Amino acid sequence: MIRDLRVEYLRAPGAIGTRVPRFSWLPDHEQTAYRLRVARGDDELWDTGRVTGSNTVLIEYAGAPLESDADYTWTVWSWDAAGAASSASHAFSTALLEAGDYRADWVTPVQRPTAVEEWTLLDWITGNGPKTPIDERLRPVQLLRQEFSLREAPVRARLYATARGVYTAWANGTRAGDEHLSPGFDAYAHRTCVQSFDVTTAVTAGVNVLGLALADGWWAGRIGITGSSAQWGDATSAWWQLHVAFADGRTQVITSGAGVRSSTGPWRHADLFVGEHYDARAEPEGWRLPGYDDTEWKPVAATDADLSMLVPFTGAPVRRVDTLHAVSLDSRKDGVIVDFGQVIAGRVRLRLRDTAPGQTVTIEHTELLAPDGSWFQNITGINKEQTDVYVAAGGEWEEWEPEFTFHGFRYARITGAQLGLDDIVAVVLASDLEPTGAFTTSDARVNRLHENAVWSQRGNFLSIPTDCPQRERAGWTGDIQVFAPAATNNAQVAPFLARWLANLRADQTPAGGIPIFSPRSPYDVRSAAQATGIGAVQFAAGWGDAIASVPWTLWQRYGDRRVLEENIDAICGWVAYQSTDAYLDGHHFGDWLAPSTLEQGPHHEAIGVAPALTGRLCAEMFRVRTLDVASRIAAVLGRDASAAEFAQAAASARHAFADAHIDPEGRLDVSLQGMYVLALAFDLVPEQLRQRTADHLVGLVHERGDRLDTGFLSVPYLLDVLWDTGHADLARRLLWQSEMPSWLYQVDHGATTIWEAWDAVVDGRAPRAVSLNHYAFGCVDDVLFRRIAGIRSAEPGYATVEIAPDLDCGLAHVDAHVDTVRGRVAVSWKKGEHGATVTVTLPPGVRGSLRVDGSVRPLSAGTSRYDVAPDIQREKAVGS
Ligand code: RAM
Repeated sequence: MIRDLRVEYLRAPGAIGTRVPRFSWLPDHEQTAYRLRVARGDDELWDTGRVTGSNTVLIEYAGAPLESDADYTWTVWSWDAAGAASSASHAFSTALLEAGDYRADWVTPVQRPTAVEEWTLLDWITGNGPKTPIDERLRPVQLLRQEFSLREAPVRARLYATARGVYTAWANGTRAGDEHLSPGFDAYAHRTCVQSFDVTTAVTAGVNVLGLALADGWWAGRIGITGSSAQWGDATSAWWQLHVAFADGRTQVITSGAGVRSSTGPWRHADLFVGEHYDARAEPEGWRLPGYDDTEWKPVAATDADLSMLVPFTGAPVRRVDTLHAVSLDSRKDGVIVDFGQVIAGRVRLRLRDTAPGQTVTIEHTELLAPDGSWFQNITGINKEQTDVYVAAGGEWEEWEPEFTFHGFRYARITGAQLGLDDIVAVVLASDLEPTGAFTTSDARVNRLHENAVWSQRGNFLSIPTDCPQRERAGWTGDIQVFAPAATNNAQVAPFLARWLANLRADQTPAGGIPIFSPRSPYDVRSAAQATGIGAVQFAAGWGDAIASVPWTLWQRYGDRRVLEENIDAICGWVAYQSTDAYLDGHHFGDWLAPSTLEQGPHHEAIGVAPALTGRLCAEMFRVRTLDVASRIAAVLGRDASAAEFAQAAASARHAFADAHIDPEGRLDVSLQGMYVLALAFDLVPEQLRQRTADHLVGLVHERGDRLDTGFLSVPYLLDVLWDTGHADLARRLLWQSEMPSWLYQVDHGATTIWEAWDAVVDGRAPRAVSLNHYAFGCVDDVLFRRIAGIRSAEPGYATVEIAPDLDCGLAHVDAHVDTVRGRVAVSWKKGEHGATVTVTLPPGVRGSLRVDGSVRPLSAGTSRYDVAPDIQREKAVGS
């Protein structure tokens, strides 16, 4: 049997955006040979013939050129050792692959320009927000309408569409696809993704209508730390081509352009930050259907502005991935407070009974309440209202969910309606990535820690990888730089991160600078150039390095060579930038939010301490690290000269670092845990000093009462460094520590996601406006998989594995798996009176080794069980 056929990682690939798709499958047997065949109808385009080998992952197409906007099938045969073959087939289609395929005009509705608000970091800190009311600053969502005629019903209809803004499209009233917030967030000036929707069953013979609602979204709405608006432009526009094919082979393309008409409708405004205001009374009845009289609507401006930034969307779109029922409802004077039991990114859907026309229902959102259960907002700042308003049309019942916004919340406060628990659900929005991991143990708190990382991943993998889904919602490079390894265990993230990397490359400066977040708007670039202090940081150590470390992670975890090819030039550019004075002497965030650096003075001043103290060191250390990674990437790609050049540069930078910053006793010149961790993790300490340096680190940890003092950049390596330098016990103590700062402190204090700061909640209160949904410190989730369950990819894409569970970690049992590109790798271990048992399951074709009990044993595909004798066990208690 062959299962799980995938094109470009996806089971349901839709319209792919490449001429060279990669095919993967999972055989139930040990494969000895395969054959692949790709066809378009009866035309065969590629037949590999029988190829000897076990590879089943990401096999590149090498047949006759694929055409745009076409449907294909592929068949795979796989032979087992006995010579028996099985086969399976699967379909995919192509998007518009050629620049010349994009022909339609952009259409721009007549609209009031949105208020251009350019706030600075200082405005944000001092709360110097906008004074004019929301409805004067925000503007209505535009409705667009295009009628067209078809002589007969088509056999195939594909709608390609995108927007400067966010949009939803309908064909004759039927929603195109099930995705939300399309086209998603991109570095729009350089690349704007085009969606593809199969609308075959929605269009028909005679008059048809294409309807589109167009909101400000990331293009013109409020985003970023300051909540400034119109960062790419102050007018929204849309673009589409509907490609139809008839039974006799004729085709027709309906394009956006003159002839499209627009009007405002029920959405008074819709903004990602501020929220949505929907007046159901203003919905023009039947506007999405033929026969609606749009003579009062205005013609749009059609421009053939540059189309060169249009590219097919790749990967999985944003969808409603879950719904959560309200777990409690508390009626108070100021409204009903609803608890969904979980911090999420998404929005609230309401069912309203017996509404009066004009009845106004308001929904506010927050991640935390005050200790007495009263309303409190943990995120404040310019345009961070997160408030939705529904004005009822009036009737027996109405159901409403916002369309063009999302919020970060656990609680909602609702006014203006009588509601029961069953009338309220929270809709979870995220990029619809397939879950791939599981991790459960005998300790409920550890399980919750893992779940918190998964929820923060879900809440922040929304179109792009963000820092947090409620405050700036920016594609911070440092955050994903540290979290990417953990992300690969929990979900199939390869196309999602590859698409974001394309944006990051587009945002790279000619001098090689990789920005601190991407997409980066023209406004961001301008404002950083004018700012001072932290606001002036543009290219930071440990942030820009994402351009190398994220592809490297994808290579290690998925065996994805293409992502290395796509990024190698950008990596070389960044490496070159890292040897300039602008980089080395520039502003950096350093080991951001390291606890002891935040202990003095007001917070907005304290956050400058880590940058000042550790910025330079981090700059030098990450330079070496990225030279190492670049060298390894170049070697994988067969660029031997570059590999040698980078290795050479790394070696001399390493020596220079040791000479300048490490004394003969193995001490660093900045006495912070994080600096020791990075120096050891990046192999910057001369071999003869390594153990002493590690001992100093241990001393620093003891000084803090066996608690961590690591910031964003060093925390991913802290436990590994301790484990690898003979301090496993201390690593475990930190992992299970429950005094703040620690991971289990968060769990013990009610966290349902990973917090931005270790002390985000103290005594039930948020001492500062920090995010409760920030995955960066959740990078420890990868340690749980690698060190506690012991699942490690030994060769790229888990081609071979090393299973090294920590039976001494103090837990009674652990069950974990990762659905790798080669199938499920599962580990389950359990301690008992008579020793321990370890059960490992490897998919066909995968082998490896098991390290337990001080010995290494070979592992083969299938399920193997090992009994470990009791005498090697040392009991350790978990927790405080
Ligand atoms: C914060 C972000 C992010 C971090 C930067 C430096 O505002 O939330 O997590 O990368 O600052």
